[in-house]
Amino acid sequence: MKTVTVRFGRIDIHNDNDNWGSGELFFIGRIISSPGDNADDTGLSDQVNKNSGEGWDDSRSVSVIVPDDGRVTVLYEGYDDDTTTQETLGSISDEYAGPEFGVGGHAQLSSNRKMTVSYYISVTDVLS
Ligand SMILES: [Ca+2]
Ligand SMILES: [Ca+2]
Repeated sequence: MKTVTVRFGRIDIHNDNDNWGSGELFFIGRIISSPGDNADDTGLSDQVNKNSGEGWDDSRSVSVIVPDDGRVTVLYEGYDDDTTTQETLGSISDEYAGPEFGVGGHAQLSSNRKMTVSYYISVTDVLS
């Protein structure tokens, strides 16, 4: 068994969904194991007030225990919560197979290209 940990890093905002001002952005990251469907998530972030072209460091981590030959899925999404509307910043969904589980750094453009999500995967043995 392995413990797979994802630390979310720099989130670069390409389009903050606002013509005037900036902000009201919220983010959540998640990891899910297969088999087992064990999941861990960051919870919703505090409000982030960033403009297009800016970024912020998430720096939160999630982890699951998974068999050496299992898989993990890394998920991340963000949205702009304006008073009357919610506009998505897109999402990522990346799957990695064991025993490497994509160890190392990654940067993925979100589904609607409004942000790039950077994260770092580390893998450690579960001592029995
Ligand atoms: Ca908006
Ligand atoms: Ca906004």
